[in-house]
Amino acid sequence: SAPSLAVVGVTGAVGQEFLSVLSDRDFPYCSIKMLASKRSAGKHITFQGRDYVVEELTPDAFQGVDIALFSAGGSISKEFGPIAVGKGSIVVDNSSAFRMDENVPLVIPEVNPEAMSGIKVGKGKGALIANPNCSTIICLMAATPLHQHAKVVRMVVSTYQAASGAGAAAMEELVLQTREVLEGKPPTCNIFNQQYAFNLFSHNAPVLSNGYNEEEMKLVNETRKIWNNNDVKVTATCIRVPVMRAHAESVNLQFEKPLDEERAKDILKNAPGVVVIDDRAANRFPTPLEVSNKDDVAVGRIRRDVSQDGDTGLDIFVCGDQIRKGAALNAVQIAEMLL
Ligand code: 2RA
Repeated sequence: SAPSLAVVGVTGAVGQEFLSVLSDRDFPYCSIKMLASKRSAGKHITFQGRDYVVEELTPDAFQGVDIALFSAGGSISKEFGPIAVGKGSIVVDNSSAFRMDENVPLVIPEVNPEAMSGIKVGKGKGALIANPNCSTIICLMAATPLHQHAKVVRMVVSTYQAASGAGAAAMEELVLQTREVLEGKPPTCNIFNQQYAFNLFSHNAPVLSNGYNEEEMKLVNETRKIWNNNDVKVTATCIRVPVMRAHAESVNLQFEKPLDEERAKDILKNAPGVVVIDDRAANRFPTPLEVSNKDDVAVGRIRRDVSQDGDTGLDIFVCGDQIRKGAALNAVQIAEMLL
């Protein structure tokens, strides 16, 4: 029978996208609970033509819930994820709280489905599965098919990350600031501590003692876990750019075995969840606007790395919707594998 669902953080940008994706993919369910903070409790949500009242997130809310999709921040996941699992729910957590826990599968369904094999609804046992960080998902959707053919030994990533990664309020602030700046007014800086419109800056995540910020170390650590390979060398620089909801990433790959650019393009053209946009003559390549609100990750600028000998190096450019494939779609695809 169809599972009972709960969406935790339902009023947030990703929470709302959970509902869109569940509906778009006609995900089967016998019931669905809309859960959020006390502040949002009582709000009405229409989903698939029915009216739902948002309920306050409490331990009892998970009674009888088969699958709980979480996107309410790390502290909520840390507090309520284990409670939900204890009540027999399977939690798909979009926060970073449990991603690096060795007992928690970190899953991109097109990339490493085997990591969650055996976890199914209806066994009466709870479980927790972690959704990778959006910049990791978008990068690895393109890098993994190539890795599977020629074994990546080193990956260098530069990201150009959208406002949506910092939440709906950041998206609203970008619009507000753009209008203010065009009107010659001082920009309103509540979310970020500096002007965002017509600007870009190092990602707002805390900077660690090694000089990397948390977003960059997520890419490094999550890639190694998802590829189950602690030897692969990864480095990253994450930048916040004034774009609404799709991340862009420049990725340089060094392979153990030769992989020429034509073969690489063929591999990517046949990769699940990936579309190739690579028209050199027209200078037409992936853009955030083109992938926004879409499921697929777009790849282009596929070219041999001229700094490497032979065909052991490749540069690509990847764009993907941060809220959709970067978060909600990936989580719902994980949920589909539980059925
Ligand atoms: C960001 N990846 O884009 C983070 C949010 N999950 O800021």
